[in-house]
Amino acid sequence: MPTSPIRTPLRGLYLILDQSLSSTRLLADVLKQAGEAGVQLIQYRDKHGSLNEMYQQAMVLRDLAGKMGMTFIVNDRCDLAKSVEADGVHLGQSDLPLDAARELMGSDCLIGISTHQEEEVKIAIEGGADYLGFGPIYGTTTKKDHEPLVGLEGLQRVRSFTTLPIFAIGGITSQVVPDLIASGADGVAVASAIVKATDVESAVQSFIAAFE
Ligand code: TZP
Ligand code: MG
Repeated sequence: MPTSPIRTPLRGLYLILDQSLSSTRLLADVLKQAGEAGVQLIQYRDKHGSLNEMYQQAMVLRDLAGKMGMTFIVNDRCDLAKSVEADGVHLGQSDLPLDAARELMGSDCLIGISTHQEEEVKIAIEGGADYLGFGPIYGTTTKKDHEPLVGLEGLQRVRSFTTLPIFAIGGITSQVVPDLIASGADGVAVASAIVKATDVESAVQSFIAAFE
């Protein structure tokens, strides 16, 4: 069983611990600093490592997250999420389909899905996703092959037909959080603005303050 209960509300700040952004610091250190500053929801993302490397890293992060009471989600891979007893898995459009992932992971597992257009959002809703990532809202270099920008207008359209929690993603800084909330976002999924920040704690605090 997971060591941390899945009780983190699906809103506010969702930190993406992306391995490709962490050349100068350990993701485990970012996690600890972010957790101390108030982050409750995190995702481990690695697009380049071997499954074995990802497993080793995910185990470390999962353990720390559990001790700090954070909800821990693994990007892309249901097998990895299951192996490390993550609280959830975050699927992309080319990962396992939602129904297959749900069958594998069970009803207690959080399942989020990345969406970039209305049709994908509708399919995710029908498929029983627990939350949506929607973007990219702004330009980002963290995801190299990203879909066309959806902007605030895209977010507003999607907000009009779902009550599922929506995390805006892509190029998000704390300064734009008020605009995103006004356009219907429940939360923001953020990588570089925190993982690459000079001061992780104060970067996290700026996001948390923007939601208050
Ligand atoms: N999907 C769309 S944009 C993105 C992902 C995974 C990356 C978000 O990272 P950043 O650094 O906050 O733009
Ligand atoms: Mg993915």
